[in-house]
Amino acid sequence: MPPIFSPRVTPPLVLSFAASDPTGGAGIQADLLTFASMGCHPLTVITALTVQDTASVDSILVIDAEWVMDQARMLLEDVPVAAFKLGMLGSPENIAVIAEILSDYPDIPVILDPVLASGGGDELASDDMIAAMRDMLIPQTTVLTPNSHEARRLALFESEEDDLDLPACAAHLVELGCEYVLVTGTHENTPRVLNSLYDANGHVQTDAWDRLPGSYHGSGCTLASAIAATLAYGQDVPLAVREAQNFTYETLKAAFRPGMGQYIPERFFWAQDNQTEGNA
Ligand code: PXL
Repeated sequence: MPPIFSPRVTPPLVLSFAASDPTGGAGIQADLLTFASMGCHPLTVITALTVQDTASVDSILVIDAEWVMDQARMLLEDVPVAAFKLGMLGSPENIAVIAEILSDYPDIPVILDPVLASGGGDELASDDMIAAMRDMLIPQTTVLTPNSHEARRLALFESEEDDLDLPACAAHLVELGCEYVLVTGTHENTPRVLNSLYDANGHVQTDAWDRLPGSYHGSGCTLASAIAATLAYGQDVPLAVREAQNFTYETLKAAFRPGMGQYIPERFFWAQDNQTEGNA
């Protein structure tokens, strides 16, 4: 009997460690949609469940670190992963087991979105988690993607200084051991949004984007996942970062508002009839 479906080439597999957002705007759902829209197959390790709507986060159930480890180990024994993407991780214990797993795969790129707060402003990471990220994850990271608030908080954590400019914060984060830092500038008071990439030699590139009027739920998750997907296809980091910003900008232009809170990025903007209109 011939097979009903012809065998297909396996797309790049991208593994996301992240938390569930029932709105589908942020979290693991954002990652899944982004990977799929960019031609990658999503693999997922759930680190926490959240109760939330498009306006705010109500509660968080952290998944036990042993379960996080088992989800990842069983999967990684079976399938080859082209990139790791890390979002909201839930606890310092989860960070420790994820760091241990990553250390067994030193050649696979790691994109770390250091989720410290939700788009609506709810805290999503404790000081213990910030310390654990700095100590255990940043040294294994290929591209760290903080927004400007997160860049300052991560760089100035337990430091005597309280006022470094963003290039100095980025330099400090690179000193902690990541290869590249992409600091996003949505929260800065500039006419256009300036996203700047840094490495050990300093500034690499800045991309400028028109400010869009909406407030978005999951834009950071989309950007970090798009970088992971582009790296999974073998692109080098500066080009991957630029292409991922392009993709994210299109998702924001086509964003929709399903409830009473923030807009949700449309990761399948290219499949929409009204894709040029946008409704943000
Ligand atoms: O946007 C950051 C983020 C990541 N992961 C989860 C979230 C949020 C923001 O709300 O809920 C699960």
